Amino acid sequence: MNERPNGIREEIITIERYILDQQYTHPGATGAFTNLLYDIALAAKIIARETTRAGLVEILGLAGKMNIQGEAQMKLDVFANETMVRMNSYTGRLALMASEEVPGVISIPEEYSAGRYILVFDPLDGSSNIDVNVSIGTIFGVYRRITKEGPATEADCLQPGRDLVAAGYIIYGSSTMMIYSTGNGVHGFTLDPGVGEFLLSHPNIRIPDKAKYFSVNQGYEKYWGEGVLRFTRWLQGMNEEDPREPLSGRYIGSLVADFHRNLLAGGIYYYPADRRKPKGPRGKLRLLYEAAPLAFIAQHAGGYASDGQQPILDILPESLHQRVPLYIGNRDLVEKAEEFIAAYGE
Ligand code: P6P
Repeated sequence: MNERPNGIREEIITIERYILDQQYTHPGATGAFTNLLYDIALAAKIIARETTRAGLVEILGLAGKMNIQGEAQMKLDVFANETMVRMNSYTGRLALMASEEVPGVISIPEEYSAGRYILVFDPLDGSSNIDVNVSIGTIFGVYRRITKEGPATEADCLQPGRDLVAAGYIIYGSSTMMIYSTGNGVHGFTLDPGVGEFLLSHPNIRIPDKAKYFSVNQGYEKYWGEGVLRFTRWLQGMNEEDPREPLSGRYIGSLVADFHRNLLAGGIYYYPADRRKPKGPRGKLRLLYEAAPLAFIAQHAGGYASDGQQPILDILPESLHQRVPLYIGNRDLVEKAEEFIAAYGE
């Protein structure tokens, strides 16, 4: 985009305009998919508005009481979930939804027509960080329904990430950004609160070849397998047989924030196999609406994501809330993690 002498960009491209332009590059694309992405962007704007007020809720005495609209003040993650569900239920674009906040699938109310897409989402990941004003995010993935007739079922949600038709996230931080991919590059939009529009700010994001950061909670090293420990020491330049420049450690404790920084600056985020509870699930993060959508984004930005043994995108979910270990970011670093885990265990 060229800039006029006064610094005003000749073309200010809204997310709506960009999505529409992308639709034209998909022959036979229906407006339903385009409109679904609009719906998600609108829900994101509504959630963004509430996240900026979150710190005030206690001060204004809104928490747990009635707010000025006479509505019971919701916790922000409940509000985010309600917003995603409400803004996508009546549009006629979806056949079914699944949310981190809801145990089972979310059907489309009978009074509304159902569409052909499935929306899976974590409405507000990292919500424990709200009270300390750390960036949080919404993660989403879109599939086509695979059942042929009748109401869509849980089977329509349990698809591998490789079958996603779109995925993305919104990060509510110093600015609100929406990043998405439909498999044709990864594109970033920054919310201009003045006009209430997401404006194109990061077209065709590619993860830099040279990584800068590694992101992991080293407080839990005692629970790691030998392979994870050796991989981490290698990242820190402490492996004498295979010396390297140490990476800088950055761990925010909010997956979307850590992933976003590594996507733009280069790096790896990992949440290793959780061995604290021998009979517990293998990982902490959720496959369907955290790991797989971000793996789709990483893949289309030139990166890669693994559970330490196989590509995240190849894993067929067995249940809505299945947990997995996650290694995501620069491909060479994720593949190195797989090598250490194969040689020394997770
Ligand atoms: P820990 C937040 O609860 C989350 O799901 C991710 O956003 C974050 O990266 C991770 O868990 C933090 O977990 O165990 O390091 O506090």
